[in-house]
Amino acid sequence: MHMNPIQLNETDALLVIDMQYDFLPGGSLGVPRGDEVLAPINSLMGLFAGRGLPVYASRDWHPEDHCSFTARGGPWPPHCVADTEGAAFSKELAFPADMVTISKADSADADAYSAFNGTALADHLRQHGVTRVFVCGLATDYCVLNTVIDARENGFEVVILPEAMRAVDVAAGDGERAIARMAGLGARLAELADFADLRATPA
Ligand code: VGL
Ligand code: ZN
Repeated sequence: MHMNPIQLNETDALLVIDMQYDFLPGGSLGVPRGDEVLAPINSLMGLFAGRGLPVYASRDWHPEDHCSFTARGGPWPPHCVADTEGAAFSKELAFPADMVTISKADSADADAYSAFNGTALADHLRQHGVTRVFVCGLATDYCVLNTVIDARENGFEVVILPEAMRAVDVAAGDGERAIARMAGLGARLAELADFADLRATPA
């Protein structure tokens, strides 16, 4: 099964994408089964923080008249309006104290699915010597996909954790197609069981 264990090193960082109430079941743009990623993301954050590796959490942070909302002809119901409960990170996540928040899509007339789009994320990663990013969160077929596309364009190695992401699936199969596309861009697929730190020591 897991022939290639993942050994974390000091040039790795974890990117947790948009784990906000509006994207969780019951939210205004709830991702089906999005709550299933809370536990695996907590495990991942524990692994990274335990080794002193940086954890970044992006958040969709829209003004109330954002262009992606249906009232302005956009595709989505209102969601993640800055400073509302729906835009808050899930309190079920145990973020490390030094987690770095990346707010995106915070101007009314432009949308940004990628955590790199219009943010200081790439500069921050480079300043901290990061060369490989591990990506998880919501939603596989929008913000995770576009973050991975930009990570690759910016020259970062990418590992994606499908068990720690879920898709909107506006069309059936969107999530699976997004994973195939990320793999095609050179992202490595991994699961928690692949992390050397979590594997039982052989007897
Ligand atoms: C997202 C739809 C609209 C996402 C953000 O975080 O994947 N999806 N805005
Ligand atoms: Zn949005």
